[in-house]
Amino acid sequence: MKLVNVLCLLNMTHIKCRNGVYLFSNIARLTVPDELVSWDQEWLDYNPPNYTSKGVFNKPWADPDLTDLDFKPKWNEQDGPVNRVSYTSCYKIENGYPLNPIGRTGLRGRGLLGKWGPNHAADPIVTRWKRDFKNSIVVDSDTSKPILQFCAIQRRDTKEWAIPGGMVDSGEKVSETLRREFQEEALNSLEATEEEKIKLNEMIADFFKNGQKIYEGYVDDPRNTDNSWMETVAYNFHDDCGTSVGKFPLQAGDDASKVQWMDISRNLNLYASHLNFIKMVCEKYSAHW
Ligand code: RP5
Repeated sequence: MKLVNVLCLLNMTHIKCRNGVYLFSNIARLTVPDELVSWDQEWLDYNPPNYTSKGVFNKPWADPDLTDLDFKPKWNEQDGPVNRVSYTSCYKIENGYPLNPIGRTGLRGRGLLGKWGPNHAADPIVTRWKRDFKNSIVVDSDTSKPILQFCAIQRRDTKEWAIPGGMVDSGEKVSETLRREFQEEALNSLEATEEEKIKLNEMIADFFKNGQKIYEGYVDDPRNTDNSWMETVAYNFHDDCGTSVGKFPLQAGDDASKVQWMDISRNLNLYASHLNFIKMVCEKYSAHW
């Protein structure tokens, strides 16, 4: 296990995938108090509801049901084109079902997720400095630190602001997912003219050569269950001069209903664990937080 993940897990519990009604359903999660999240804490009559959304069945991107005798997943391994390896650790299998590495969520099944076990995503954190009309970097009056902005999208499903990340397709390289998701969600490349697309592709390909890994591991995503969960690798792509991607007029597309350059501060309210990832970028640049 890599150091970055050990440190994250030591402090980590999940909050956003615990308690309340599961997203886009009327299924209430069993309430799991903080002290009983860990599987190491005995809870003899733990019996949460079992829920997998109908929208997941028979989808090409989803696993079959675990009751399907022909389905023999290779847990904790690269399973053909499907990556079933967790960034966090070797996850346990109980009665044939993979167990969420952080602990109980109060719901069994897959919920809205396609894969049993880890569902791998990639998050491109594209940043630039906030600049005034003279092109000078803007400094926060309280912390005297320069203000970073990141490319934020508003998700169509929960309406929360987020990093424009997405699922890593089977067999796809993470570097490809990072670039593809940014283009689809933030640059609305699908609706650009052919000429615009060629120019955009060249610039983006160049810009996306220089990313720095910020995080890899578990995501406290509201879709997580006891048997399916999100993991991600987040990379920062920074346009220091604001002359590359930083000068793009951002347009929404694909899964995003809105997109904008958003000032970063601790007061943002973002989807899943995205604020934690953004904080790591601020620390890297000693930016205002
Ligand atoms: C989050 O879900 C990840 O951090 C990533 O941003 C996102 C991927 O899911 P979709 O946006 O494809 O639904 O857990």
